Amino acid sequence: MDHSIDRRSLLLAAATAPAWTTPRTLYAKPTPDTGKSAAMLLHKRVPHNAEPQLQHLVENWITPLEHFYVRSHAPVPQIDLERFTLSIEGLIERPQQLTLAEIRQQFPQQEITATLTCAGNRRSEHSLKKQVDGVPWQAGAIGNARWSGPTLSAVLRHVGLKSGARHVWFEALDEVERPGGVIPFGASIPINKVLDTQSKDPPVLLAHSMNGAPLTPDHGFPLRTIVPGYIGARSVKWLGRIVVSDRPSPNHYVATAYKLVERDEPEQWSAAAPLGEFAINSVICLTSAGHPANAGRLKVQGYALPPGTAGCSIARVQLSADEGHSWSPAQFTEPSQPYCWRLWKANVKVGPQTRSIIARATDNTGQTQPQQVAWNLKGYQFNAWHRVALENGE
Ligand SMILES: Nc1nc2c(c(=O)[nH]1)N[C@H]1C(S)=C(S)[C@@H](COP(=O)(O)O)O[C@H]1N2
Ligand SMILES: [Mo]
Repeated sequence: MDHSIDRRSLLLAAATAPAWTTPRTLYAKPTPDTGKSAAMLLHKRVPHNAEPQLQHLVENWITPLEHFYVRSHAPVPQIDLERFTLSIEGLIERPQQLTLAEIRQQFPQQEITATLTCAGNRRSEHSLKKQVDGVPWQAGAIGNARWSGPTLSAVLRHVGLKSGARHVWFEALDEVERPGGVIPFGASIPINKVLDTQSKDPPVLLAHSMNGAPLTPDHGFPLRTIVPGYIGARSVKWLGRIVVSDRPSPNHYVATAYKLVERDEPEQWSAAAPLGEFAINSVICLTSAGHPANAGRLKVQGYALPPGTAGCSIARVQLSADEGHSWSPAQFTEPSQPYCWRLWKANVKVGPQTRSIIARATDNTGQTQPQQVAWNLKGYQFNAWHRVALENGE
């Protein structure tokens, strides 16, 4: 695949997408082929929801497009670049509409690496406690990519913030069908997350490229936000509008969804805070179980995600072959980077009694994955110790 970002590939991307007349016209044809591996576990074709097989996640620290999960609440909106603009409104001095060319040319472009993960990752394990609705994600709703575009802080400086600006809303060009009618997907983040980034940390980005190529339709072409450290739902694809406000967005995906509640009651929804930072996690993606040559020793590989809090990093990953009584350390394959996962490998001693292997990660502040997590209605943020059962052939 050609990974260079040039005018030709942008035009090509635009030309292969059927043109549409107004920014809100959708098509409901099957999802076009966007370079996904045939081996993806397809939860739904339209809207497209798919995750890779876990063994592919540990092949590369940067997840290639073909193994990158897709989570969409609505069909992909077909966007005509000739008509596309990003509208910026609210508590700003100079409201404006920027074309993609202006977004690419008027601001310094930055490339960051950040891990994107769905708040519903590992929901299927949550459902083992008690069934929850939602896409039954296994542990593949996560990927690490390079993203490029201007920083949101540069764009906000350009439009001039007014006093009272506290939150930044993102509104998409997709159309999600909900019981009360059709709504755009939306998100909102505190403005401090945009303005207070430490220089060594990746900033919030308006990304037009992923892994060095223009975003594909599935991942938000032509423009999306990337909010490092936050649940994937805050990284809004097909971004059409930014509103600067004194309060969080009233959009359903901020005001109601993406909260931890136990019961479907209005008081619970309104009392809970919208989820922001993702939680510490680790997952076993591959074991050498079943290879007779490895009897006595099991090779294990996986990923670990630091909490999305500034300054946090994964300090260690440990494996247990005796239900959590004793633990041995894993080795990392890459140094730690802010808001990015770490891949790890371990060689675990096993015997005839070994029934399962368990992984758990600990961060630099001593925070570790819980053995159990409290059940919540939507099955978000599942981060209990990860266990894989061994079919014991020894
Ligand atoms: N416009 C829009 N943005 C969206 C979504 C969506 O449905 N519509 N899904 C969100 C969710 S829940 C996640 S986890 C990420 C997934 O991004 P990806 O499909 O590029 O992996 O996109 C987020 N941005
Ligand atoms: Mo998500």
